[in-house]
Amino acid sequence: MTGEKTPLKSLTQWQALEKHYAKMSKVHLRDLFANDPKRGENLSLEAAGIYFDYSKHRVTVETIKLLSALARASGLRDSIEAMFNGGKINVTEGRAVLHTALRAPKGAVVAVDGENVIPQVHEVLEKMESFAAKVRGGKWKGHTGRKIKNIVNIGIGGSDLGPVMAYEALKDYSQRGLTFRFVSNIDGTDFAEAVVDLDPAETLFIVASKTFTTQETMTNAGTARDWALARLKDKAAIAKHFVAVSTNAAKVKEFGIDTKNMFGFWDWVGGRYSMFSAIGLSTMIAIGPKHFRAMLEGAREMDEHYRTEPFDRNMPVLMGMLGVWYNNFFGAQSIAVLPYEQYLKRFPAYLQQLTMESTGKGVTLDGRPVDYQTGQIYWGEPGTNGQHSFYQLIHQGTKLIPCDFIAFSKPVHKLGRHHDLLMANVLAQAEALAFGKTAEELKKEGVKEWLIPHKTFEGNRPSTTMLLDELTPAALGKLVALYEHCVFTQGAIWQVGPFDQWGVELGKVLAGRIAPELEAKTEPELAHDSSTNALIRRYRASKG
Ligand code: G6Q
Repeated sequence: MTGEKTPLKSLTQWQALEKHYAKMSKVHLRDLFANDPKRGENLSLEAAGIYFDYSKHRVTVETIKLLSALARASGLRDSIEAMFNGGKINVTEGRAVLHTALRAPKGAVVAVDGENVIPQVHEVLEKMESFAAKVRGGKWKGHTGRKIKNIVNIGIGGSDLGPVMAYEALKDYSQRGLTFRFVSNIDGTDFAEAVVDLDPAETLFIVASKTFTTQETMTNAGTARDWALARLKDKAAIAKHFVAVSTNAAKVKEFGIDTKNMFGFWDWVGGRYSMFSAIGLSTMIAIGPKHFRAMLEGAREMDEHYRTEPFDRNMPVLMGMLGVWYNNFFGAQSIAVLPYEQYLKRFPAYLQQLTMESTGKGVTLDGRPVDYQTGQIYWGEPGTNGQHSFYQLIHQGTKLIPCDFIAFSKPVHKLGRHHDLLMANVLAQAEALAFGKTAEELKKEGVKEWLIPHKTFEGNRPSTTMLLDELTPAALGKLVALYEHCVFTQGAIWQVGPFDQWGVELGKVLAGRIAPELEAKTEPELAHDSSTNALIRRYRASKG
């Protein structure tokens, strides 16, 4: 198959979009708004409690029709059904993809290899709930009989980014008497700083690793075990201070954790899609079972929307297709995610993995190199901080960067004018990006001639504004599911597999090869390129 052309660009729906782009690339948002006084209402939709305004995009009703037609021609409807029904759509790993089953109601039936997985999902949820209640209620005691006050999640990638993001996002719902820390990096600084002020007698480690073989996590977990035993001085303490979240019971046992204290999940939950599984144990301990369930329900609401709404009224489909529109027709390389909510400070980092690990692929599912752009670069920071930093480039730079603004009508903390001012900023930014400021306007304001080019904003810079009521666990569930399904939509269009990550696997193997060369007592024979060989020698010489 390799070398053969992919069919995407020969689709008539794709070619129709190419033609349409030729026209639309010259149209300014100022004119689109002037021509339709109701554009703001017409090009927006509300679902699952999210108001999704896409009117400040360089699209018309016709664009949406054409993008929906492309989604249909790409078989998106069947792909969605295959995912929800447990089809083995993770082709390169031969697995089903069922993060949606993690939030399905108890009575649902979703079969993998003939077995309904929903009872197992709820069994684990209930086990998590009973454990979380014990820790939160001070009934889960450490080895010396002291209450657990600190929870340290050790995991990386999908076993870290979701839990950290959710903890930060829902901190206001968390039990404040408990301290939460997250250790991911192999850099010892991460562990050292996380435990610097903690007492092992009051600390519980959650070792979160799907495979239980990941170098970073196992190294950090080993260090944690040494750190705890140095003070607690009794191997029996492990049972009280370590629990595991994994699919690999044998490895958990080998590490010394009683499998009674293991929370399982399944190979059909991808790492970056796992925050609603047992990987969310730290989240559940932080916010409690009731709020965790509310988060699942929020995600489920978005699942239902995605599964049932026609494409031109379907939020994740629209979001995904707008991404395709800019990525493949306007040549935009990236998307900025700009939450106007400080609690969502880790949301862009979470999305980076979700999106870039999923669609950062160069071959189609059947192994053909793509002849079009795939995964976009996701990045961002909370507003208003970003406004005093990188927004300059979005406003006046030479790159087109579509923005996702995320805002909430009600603040988590009502403090004077803060929230109105925050909201004024997000609305003003989206407005300024779309409409800019013309030389005529500046002239009227009396701006000096020579300054006019510098103060002109061409506008026509697209953005989505998502407005939610309040940052609740349910709202977070909806937002996460929205982006998960946006990624799925794009995977279907670009015909890439969004559920494997061979690049990550490569990293795991490569470091494993070099580590013994750095640690060897005698000079090792090196067979890398001359640059890597020289760096290894230099490192060995200088580390002493
Ligand atoms: C996610 C990736 C990757 C994974 C980590 C941790 O989709 O597979 O980020 O989550 O490498 O893997 P373990 O959970 O197996 O330790």
